[in-house]
Amino acid sequence: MTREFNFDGLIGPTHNYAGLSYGNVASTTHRNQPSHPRAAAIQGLEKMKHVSDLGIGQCVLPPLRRPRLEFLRELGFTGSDAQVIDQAYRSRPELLVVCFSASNMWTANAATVSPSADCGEGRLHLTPANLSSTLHRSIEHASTTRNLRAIFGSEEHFVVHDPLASLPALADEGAANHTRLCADHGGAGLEVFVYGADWMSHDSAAPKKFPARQTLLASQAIARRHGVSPSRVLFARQNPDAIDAGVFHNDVISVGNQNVLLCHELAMFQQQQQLKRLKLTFEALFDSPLYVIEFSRHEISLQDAVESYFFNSQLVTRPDGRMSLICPVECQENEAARRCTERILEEANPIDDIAFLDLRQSMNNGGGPACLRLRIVMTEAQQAAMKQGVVLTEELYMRLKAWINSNYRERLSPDDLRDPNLIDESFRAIEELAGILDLPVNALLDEH
Ligand code: SUG
Repeated sequence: MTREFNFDGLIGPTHNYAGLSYGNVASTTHRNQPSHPRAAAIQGLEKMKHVSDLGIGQCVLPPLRRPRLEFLRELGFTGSDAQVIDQAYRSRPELLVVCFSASNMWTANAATVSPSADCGEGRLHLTPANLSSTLHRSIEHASTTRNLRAIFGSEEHFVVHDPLASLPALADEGAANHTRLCADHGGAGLEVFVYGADWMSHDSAAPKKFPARQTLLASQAIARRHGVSPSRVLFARQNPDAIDAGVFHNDVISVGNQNVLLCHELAMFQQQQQLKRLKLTFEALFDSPLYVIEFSRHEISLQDAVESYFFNSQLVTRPDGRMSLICPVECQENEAARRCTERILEEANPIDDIAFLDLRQSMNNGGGPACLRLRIVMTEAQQAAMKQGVVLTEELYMRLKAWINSNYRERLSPDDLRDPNLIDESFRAIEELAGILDLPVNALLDEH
């Protein structure tokens, strides 16, 4: 049976708050606060377990090796690893934190995925995101591509493209700006790409305060290279006011799954026209209605949406065909967001189960439940062709828990990033993880 799998990024041993993402309010608010890598990784793992217990396919993506000292060496810092760290700290501390960032945990930004049913020649297509909008995330794509190729190595079933060139005109943030709607996971879908910048024309709808991270040019290129029929693709623009309120990715303001789209009224530019187009296209393709659950600014302001991350909840279909919504615990604490969850349960729609999970460590960097997962719909043959060690079983869950508890620090303060012992600890953890996930150690350690 064709199934959707959620590939969650394991939160890495150097998880810290460096305030690196301008336009991401949580990231800048928590700058320089101590982090708790062990608790962070356990919170992420418990979310995976929750999804898996719902009967939904759950897999694990390994964290990228950090620190990435090659980055500092490329910028001219020399000597032993400890010397490189020391020099960087003394002259440009903001570069040191870049190479320690565990931002690759947010795998919604790892790649854009088109299941084979959508792609002309019958293989599943993935394009790793270049993440060129932020310095600390622009160093992810080469290693992400390598890991994806290690997992989806069968060229008969999968195509892992090269990322788009790292240029402002082609800035790409992956599945965080891509929603696939469909009648059922096995059939062809409707791929909705949401972009924040239209690089090729005079841009009157650009945000004024914060940067837009996805360009139309990048979204179009991905749809084209994946071979998705133009009749099954829609491009919509993000509302610039939302970006300026801290909605740096579209998945912070809307979430879709199969025939349901949950969104804020200010998610898209000229939203009512866009929704009309979306509903008509969906109905024409699938001969059934699209449930749009739209929330007004009076029900939940943009500020409450960004604070609670209500729209970054994970919306998943259980084996019984009904849907579950997995919200961050902040949605229980924020009154507006809590009322939105109540409205969902009161109305007639496919969602009948809502859970609130504690993901505070990730949330403090602007990463909620949906940021932590990349959805990949696979046929039975594709499920058999991918590396099996990444599938979350009860046994893998137990092993990962033990691995986290024995390898991760309880607490990291900004000064701890100068401790050379942290390098060895993190590398050793990744090496051990390669064995647990049965992935090539040189790929995970990023060695040639
Ligand atoms: O790219 N935060 C990430 C959060 C990504 C959330 N992903 C989705 N919405 N899909 C980002 O802004 C913060 C890192 C720091 O400040 O240390 C960071 O990279």
